[in-house]
Amino acid sequence: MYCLIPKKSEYDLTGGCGAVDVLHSKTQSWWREAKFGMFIHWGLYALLAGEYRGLRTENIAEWIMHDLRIPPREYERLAERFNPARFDANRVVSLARRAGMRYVVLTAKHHDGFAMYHSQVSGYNVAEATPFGRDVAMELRRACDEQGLKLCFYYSQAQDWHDPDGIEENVPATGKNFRRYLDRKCVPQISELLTRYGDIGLIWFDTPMDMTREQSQELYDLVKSIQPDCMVSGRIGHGLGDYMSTGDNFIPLLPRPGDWEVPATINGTWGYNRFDARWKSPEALIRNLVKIVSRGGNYLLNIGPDAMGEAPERSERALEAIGEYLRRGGEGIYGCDPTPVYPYDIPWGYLTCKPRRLYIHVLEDIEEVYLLNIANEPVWACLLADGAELDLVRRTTCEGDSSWRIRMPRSERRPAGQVIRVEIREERPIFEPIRD
Ligand code: JFZ
Repeated sequence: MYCLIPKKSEYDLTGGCGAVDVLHSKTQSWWREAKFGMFIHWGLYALLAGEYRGLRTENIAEWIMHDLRIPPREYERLAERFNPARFDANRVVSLARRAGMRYVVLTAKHHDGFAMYHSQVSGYNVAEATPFGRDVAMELRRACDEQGLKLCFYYSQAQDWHDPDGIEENVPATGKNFRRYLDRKCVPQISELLTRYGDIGLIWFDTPMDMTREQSQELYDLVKSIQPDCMVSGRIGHGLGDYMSTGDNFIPLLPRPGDWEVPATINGTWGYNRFDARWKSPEALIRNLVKIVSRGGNYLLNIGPDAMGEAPERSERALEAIGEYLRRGGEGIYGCDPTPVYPYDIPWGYLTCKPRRLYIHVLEDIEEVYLLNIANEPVWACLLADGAELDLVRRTTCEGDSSWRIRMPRSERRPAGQVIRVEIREERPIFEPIRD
């Protein structure tokens, strides 16, 4: 698997990000540009909303079947009640688009084994086993096409708590034949998802468990044989994915070359849980996005629609706020490269970059931006929001250190965050190490 211990190059204060260019390929260029996507965890568990027969789950809500030991025959009966009349794919995709997200990842099948699309392989799916009777994946397909977002699918390839031969964490696999599950359900369902829903941006595999390298490779090859441009997530197992997924909600401390993504929640659960109140503030989410992009990653932020098909209002509001930030400062997010380590702690914000551009994300209401040990030659500086030119003073301090000072005109100061673009003569930011 991937190792999160930083490689030597990441400590390099001036470099550490040039190498990524070499890895650029056509398949992944949309994803590298995108930076921000929407995860949708939605399934039968939304009906339980974190509680079953008076018992509340302490864990993430989509694990309730496992955690509260609900027998498959009992859990599957939830399908009889699944009728999310307020689900509107256009509304969900529009929320993602307005948030500035460029791709959507639907849980086509989570560990509970229930398909959120019309599967011919198993009748245990949203179109056939529920009064709702609609194909959620197809509706999202159309909405994504209309609104210009990439559609992607999450697929739990090893864990399947419904199939008698599927794996379940901490449950002995005695008598199970994993090969039979792969042949009967997993492989045919992945094939369906890749043949019947148009171009898929990526398949988000998850929890490989004890899958062998050959089995992971087989699924990887399966995806590429049907859609060569479809990416495969790191959780396919054995380091075979096209990019690395960090642990959920874990953000690498340092810039990290290569392709990676932080899957994250807005609250404390993926699937809908009506008791969860661990909401992150919009400011914290914006900070996470900027932080992740400055270190070279993508942010895959989750919504968990409820049993009526609607995302919690708090999620919607948070996403709107991020969208507002991106409408002002998106140029400093989309398509950015990892920024070399700036040697000082700047509590008020983060730096992102592209060739010949440095973006200064000012996340707090400060009177001036002062950066020490920056050796670039600035061409000009402006606010992304309205293009207003800013006065940048470059000077060598009395101690001999390089520095930039940019005053923030009172009229342009916004508590919600501002992004400054500085055109520089050099290709990359040049941060000088702290003097001995
Ligand atoms: C998995 C799922 O079990 C969970 O329900 C959700 O879908 C999430 C996105 O992915 O949970 C994980 C998997 C891997 C790690 C953490 C949570 N990890 O590597 O740290």
